[in-house]
Amino acid sequence: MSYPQNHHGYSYGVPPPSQQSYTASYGVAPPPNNNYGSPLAALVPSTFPPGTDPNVIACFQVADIDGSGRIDDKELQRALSSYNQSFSIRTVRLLMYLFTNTNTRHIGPKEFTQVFYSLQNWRANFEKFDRDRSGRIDTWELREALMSLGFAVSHMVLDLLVSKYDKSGGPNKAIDYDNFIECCLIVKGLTEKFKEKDITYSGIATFTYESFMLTVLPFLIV
Ligand SMILES: [Ca+2]
Repeated sequence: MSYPQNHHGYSYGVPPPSQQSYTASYGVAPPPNNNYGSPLAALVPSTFPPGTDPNVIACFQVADIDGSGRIDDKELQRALSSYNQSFSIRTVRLLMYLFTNTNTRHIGPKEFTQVFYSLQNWRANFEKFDRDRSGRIDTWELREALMSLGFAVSHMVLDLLVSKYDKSGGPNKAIDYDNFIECCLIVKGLTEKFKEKDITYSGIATFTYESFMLTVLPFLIV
């Protein structure tokens, strides 16, 4: 990991002299090459993939309360929350960010279909790895779940995740369903972003300060 050197006297918030001319000539910072997508892409409504299950289309129509043809964050939250299962707006927005690569907080039929099937998978995973049927995922269960997804995170990282997501505050720390999804999405998303910079899979990556911030912030502020 390399960190910006501060010996030129500039602070982290100010571009180093080598970038200032670039920033000045274009008026904005250069676009990050991390798939934010075209800003216009978000305006083009997607369509259902051919052969979409009519049940998914019916769910979309029920979820689209204002009939706009798109699902916003509140509509998706309501659609995902059932009588015994609530979804935090944060988890919903993180899902939307990861499925659209934008912060528009809307998804179209195509992304809705992807979210629909991916949540079926998450639900199956949650039930599979909740070994003691407690309805919550503890550190060891999370370790197995992440391993099955191909992510071998250390015990310290597992502990940190479970401690941060535990809502009970009791001695038996564990994660509820919506936070389990959020937790897996963050581990998956950040690992993939890291791997983009770690092309030799050495476990070491070099980020500029700017790209580090642009990589991590969408996961922190959604
Ligand atoms: Ca459990």
